[in-house]
Parts: sequence; structure tokens; C-alpha cells
Amino acid sequence: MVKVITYGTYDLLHYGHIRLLERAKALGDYLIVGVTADDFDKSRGKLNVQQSLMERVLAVQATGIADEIIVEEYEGQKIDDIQRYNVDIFTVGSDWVGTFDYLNEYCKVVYLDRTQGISSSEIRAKENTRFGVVGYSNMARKFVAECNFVNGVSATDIFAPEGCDEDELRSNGLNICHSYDELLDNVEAIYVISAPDKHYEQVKLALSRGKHVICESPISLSAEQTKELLTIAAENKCVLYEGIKTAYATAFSRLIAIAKSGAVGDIKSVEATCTSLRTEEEIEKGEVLGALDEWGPIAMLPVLELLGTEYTSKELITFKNEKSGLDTFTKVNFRYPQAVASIKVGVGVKSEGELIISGTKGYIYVPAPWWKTEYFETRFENAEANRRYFYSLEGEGIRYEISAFMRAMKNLPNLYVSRKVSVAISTVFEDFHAGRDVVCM
Ligand code: C2G
Repeated sequence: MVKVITYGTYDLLHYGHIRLLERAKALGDYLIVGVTADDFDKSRGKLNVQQSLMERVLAVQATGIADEIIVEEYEGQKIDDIQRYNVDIFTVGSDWVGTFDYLNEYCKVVYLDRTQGISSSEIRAKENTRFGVVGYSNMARKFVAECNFVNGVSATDIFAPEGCDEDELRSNGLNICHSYDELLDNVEAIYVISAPDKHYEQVKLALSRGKHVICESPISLSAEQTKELLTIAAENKCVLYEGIKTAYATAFSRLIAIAKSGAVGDIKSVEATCTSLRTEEEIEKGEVLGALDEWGPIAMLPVLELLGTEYTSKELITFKNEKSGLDTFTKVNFRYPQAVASIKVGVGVKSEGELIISGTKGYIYVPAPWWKTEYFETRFENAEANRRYFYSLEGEGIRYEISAFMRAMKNLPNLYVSRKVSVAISTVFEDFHAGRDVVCM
């Protein structure tokens, strides 16, 4: 019996895939098809896959061509599989010519002509979602660039504040809208990166016009307003995503899952630090966001995800710039019934940007910059039990955020930031700006 193996994502199965499978089967007597796992596709930069692994497996199975289906989960698995299943022939489409020649050491390698004129990415791209950008900053530039890594998405229009360099905006391929209404007319979704005090009105209008929204956190500066916006989004069947890019990074979602699994015991303390020094002049002129605006949502994310939103008390200890009134360094202490947490955020103070999650059996250590980490450790009294984890992160997680948002738009809700956490973040901002629980140094 001649055993053949081939691999693929097989998203939105089409006749190009089926022809490949038919010709692969014809090379021997028994065909094994390796369907790529979601994380493996993500790690090799294949984003915005529309269908889940199971949907793709079932679609391949329904062709009746494969004799066996396995899941491809990691780099190098092909060698293991070829040896494990005693494969005679590896085959794949000619778009991969040369890539798998190294497998000649283990079995025969055959490249089959790719079927012209059809591809999953072309199918995805047909549903191209036009994104409008509201506001402009370094993060907006990154967002526009990151859209290029996600099939079926493009940042096309911008409604920017006065004084923006219009030549630069045009050089990024952005159509400059001179009114917010004009922007909303041109796009299906918007990315809001304007000043936090503008978010509520802008997001509300967009949702009322049936637009999907990614909004930089906080969604609004009041808990009630955030609740109202989330309700409007649900009523209008629109997606409203809290734009905290850290939430979409694989390493972060894995460390949260490991912490919740009890691997380091009961979580008793979460300490998160985020700082980035701005110049005294920028701070005095108010040209930058304050520390809590800049870093608060990111720093609070692990606290609220792991310990919840029902803290018994909090205290915001803050240092403010006398001229602009911006907070240059703020420490927030949370007390929970069975745990404590603290975040330190700064734009006028520099510190070690690490995240430490302390438990009754051990702790999770995430080195700086933890908010865009690819790496973390679980550490224990017996150092031999320590483990290290690595998950690649491209583009600081923004492309994964966009990809998750696109899936959510297709009713595949992967709420990375829950409604409760969004409301809790807005509550902290509301209290901070109202001076509640605040100690000014
Ligand atoms: N294919 C084809 N003709 C097309 C589209 C795809 O012959 N018009 C082939 C591809 O060459 C591949 C298989 O169908 O052999 C599955 O294609 P994809 O789902 O796009 O998967 P791909 O990312 O190419 O997977 O490690 C090998 C990769 O997993 C191959």
C-alpha cells in the first residue's frame, strides 16, 4: 500500500483544494490529510481564516477523498508524521515548490500544479471590509499598516483632527474625510483612536449607523455610557471591541488560561507595570495622554481578567503635572476578598515593565515589555518545576486583534475583553476623573 500525505488549511473549501486532494489520492492507495490548527496558522502568519478547525476538518472529510485526517499543530510536524505513519509520498501544491525538498530525506516529494484562478484568500478578500480611522497617532499608523496582514480588510478612510499631515495620510492610501458623517458613509467598520472624551459620542453615532467598532480603551469615561454603548451594539448586531491589543496576543491569552487553571495555585496578587517616558515639554503642553489614559486599560487587563471586577476597594495614588494637570505616574491598588492587585503606570516616570502573578503554589513572571510579550515563565519553589513558554507575536498583536474582530463580525464572537471588564475599566476612569478613591501626591 502506497501511503500519501498532504497538508493544508482548507479554509472555505473550493475546487482548487478538491483537485489537489484528488490528484494526491491518485499518487497512491491511502491518503492522509493534515489540516492546520488555528494556532499553527496564526504562528505562520495565516490570519483571518474564516472557518474553525473542526469546520475545515469536516469539509475535507465530506469530500470522501481522505482516508485519514490529522491536525497539523507545530513546525516540523511533517517529519514526525511521515515517520509515524510510514508515508511513501508527501505532496502539496506547486505554490510550495522547493519549500519541502528537505522531506526527500524521509519520503518522495511531489509538487502538484496549483489550480489557477481560485484561492481562499481571494474569496476572503472579495468581502473586503473597509475600515475608517478616527483620530491619528502612532498607534493609528500601526493599525493602518497591520490591516495589510489580514485578508479581506483595508484601512481606506480617515477622519483626523486638525493639523494632521495630510500628505502623510494620503501616502498611507487614506482618503481624508472632512466630516465624521462622510467617514461613516464610506466604511463598514471604524477604529477609534481619538481622545478618550470623544469616544462616547463617536462610537454611539457609528453604532447607530450600523457600523462595527474597535475603540481604543476606555470605550468611554463612564460606566453607564459604556453599558449603553454595548447595549446599542448588541441591539444593532454590531461588534464593539475594546481595543486593548494585549488581549489578542497569544502569549497573554495563554498565561491567563494557565493562571486560571490553578497551575500556580490560588492567585493572591497581580502586579503590572507599564511606563513610557515622555518629555517634560510634551507633558506640560498636554501633547500626550496622561499615565492612566495611556497605560491604564492595558495594566488593568490581567488584574480584572484574573481577579474579576468585584473588588472591595481601590485607591488611585497619582502624581500630576501642575501645568497640564496630566497624571505623570499613577499607582492603583485593588483589594479583593481573597487577593490584592496593583498597577503602576507612568509617562513621567520609568520603571520595569513586568507582570507578576503570585499564587499559593508558585508565580507567573512576564518580563518587560509584558504587554507585548512572546514569553513568560511559571516559577516554583522547586526550580526544576519551572517552565518557559514562547508564542510568537507579530505586530504587537494588532493584526490578531483585527483578525479576531473580523471573525466576530462573522458572528464568531471571541470576546477577548468581556462586557464586565469593559465596564470596570470605564468605572476606574470615571472615578479617577471625578476624584473618587484618589490620593494626589
Ligand atoms: N491549492 C491548489 N490550488 C488552489 C489553492 C490551493 O492546488 N487554487 C492547494 C495548495 O497548494 C495546498 C492545498 O491546496 O497544497 C491547501 O491549500 P491551503 O488551504 O491554502 O493551504 P496552504 O497554506 O497552502 O497549506 O505546510 C503546507 C501548507 O500547510 C500548505
